[in-house]
Amino acid sequence: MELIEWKDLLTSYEYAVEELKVKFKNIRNELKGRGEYSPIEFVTGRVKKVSSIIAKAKRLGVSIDEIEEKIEDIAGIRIMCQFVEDIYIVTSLIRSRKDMKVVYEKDYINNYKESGYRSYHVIIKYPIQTASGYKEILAEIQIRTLAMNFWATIEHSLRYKYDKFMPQDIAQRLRRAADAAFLLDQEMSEIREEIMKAQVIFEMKSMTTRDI
Ligand code: 0O2
Repeated sequence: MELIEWKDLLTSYEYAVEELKVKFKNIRNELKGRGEYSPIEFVTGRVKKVSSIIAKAKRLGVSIDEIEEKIEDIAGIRIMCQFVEDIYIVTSLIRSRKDMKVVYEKDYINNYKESGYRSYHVIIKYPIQTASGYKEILAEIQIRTLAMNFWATIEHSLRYKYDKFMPQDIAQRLRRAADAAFLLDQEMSEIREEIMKAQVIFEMKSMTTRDI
């Protein structure tokens, strides 16, 4: 595929990532603006690099023509939550929306990966309108706690450094660190109600101070 064709193909994914980021950030801002607790802490997004799309297509045995249908994470959104419970609140919020359709879900929290990776993935179909017309694209929404994100960010950089050859002892330490991060999430869940109440009070106080 020529560079110009890649640019054309990726335009709709870029629009989708931008739109979805705004939509999820708006949920947070709206709730916070009403002095309510937000299950969304922050949102990031990216369009996969062409080199990564080609590498994944090769790995999965997907031809160039099938890329849009078979590679589900060209458009990727990441939603970070404070607590594991919030992940399920965000997931049902996604399921209830009229502007995106859930295709399927992958629960890497109950079925965590061999590496220790934990997250909840939702694959959606998302309608997009570009200058060339209307189309529906696939996008992957990864929903995870701050602790899961901390772990995944570090593990991702190490995985990148070692390519496929992560030393055994490091892989083992990472698995232990993943369990420790999950233990932290479980401890935090135990005092979730208290933390939520404290944060709402703090938010209200800073709102009134700002208004003066
Ligand atoms: P990037 O840089 O985030 O785009 P596969 O890719 O074969 O594992 P599948 O079904 O294509 O499997 O997708 P899956 O399992 O939903 O995972 C896709 C994305 O989830 C990855 O994208 C990562 O973002 C994240 N992920 C999955 N497993 C791990 C893991 O063990 N460690 C970390 N840090 N992240 C993981 P990419 O394309 O790998 O990377």
